[in-house]
Amino acid sequence: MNQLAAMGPIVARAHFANDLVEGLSATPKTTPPKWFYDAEGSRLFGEITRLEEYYPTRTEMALLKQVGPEIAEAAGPGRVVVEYGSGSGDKAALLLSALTAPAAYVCLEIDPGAAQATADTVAARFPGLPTRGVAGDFTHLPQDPPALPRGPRLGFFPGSTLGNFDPAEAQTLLSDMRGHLGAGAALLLGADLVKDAAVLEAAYDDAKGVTADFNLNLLARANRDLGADFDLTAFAHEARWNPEASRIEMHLRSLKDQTVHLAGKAFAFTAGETIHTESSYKFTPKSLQDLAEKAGWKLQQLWTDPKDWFALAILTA
Ligand code: AVJ
Repeated sequence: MNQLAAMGPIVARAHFANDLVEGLSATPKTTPPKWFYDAEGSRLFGEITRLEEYYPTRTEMALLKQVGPEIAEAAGPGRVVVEYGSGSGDKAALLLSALTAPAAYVCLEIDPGAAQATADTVAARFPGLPTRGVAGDFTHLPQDPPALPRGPRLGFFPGSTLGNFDPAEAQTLLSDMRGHLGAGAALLLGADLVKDAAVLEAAYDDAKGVTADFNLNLLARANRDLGADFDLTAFAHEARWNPEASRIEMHLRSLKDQTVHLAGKAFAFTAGETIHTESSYKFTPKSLQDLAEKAGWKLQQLWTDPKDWFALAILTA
């Protein structure tokens, strides 16, 4: 936990610069989605979750509410809840209200400040529950049991954030979480399911253009935080369903030949070239179970909403 707790804004900025330089030097160009979430990106994501077209958040929340008692039954009492990523605290609050005598709440979140804010929100709603926000990147989890409050742990990884990772990375992540959570661990996982391509594409290309702003904010952030010179009017948002890979891809397409400067380097774009900024993999109950099992977990129970659009799964170590 120490190296996680030590990650402040300056280290995060250097990490952001390195990731961008590496990704923009690659062919095809790509950038990691975790850098979407500065204050503005988190605000835009919050707006996305309330869009008509963006069904995942409300579907998962309704499902969580509905099957809360069954989740509590499966998890058992006295769990230390460890959320990977922070979010608004709304899902954590639903889970904590459903569980029997939760022992503590911890969230790990890359944005310093957001971690504390979520822990504070949860603390205000659950007086007497120990809470802690830890600034850190959950894709670099320490593998020795971390200094969390005592008690059996329940990892919480909602929102289909797992879908941001390629299958091999997702397997590593789930397996690292198993090590991080320790003996007797369980993990409650939210996963978006494969569905009609039109529904998927609309969810990532909304009519109001909020998702476009969210995507472009990555470039705006690079300008703000790293002194890059992206021209935001010279890139366009794109979302496409890739059925072979079972994923939505978000891209930023360069509208002309141009050169962008960042961290003392120049990056050339040809007209039409894209930066692949996000993948959002979609699962089937079967593909989710296979992935969990490859990562050394057992699928204890899986629930879906009435339309079979979203799944919650509880895994045990
Ligand atoms: C937070 C990764 C689950 O993939 O649906 C929403 C992010 N990107 N709209 C998703 C996102 C564009 C979201 N996750």
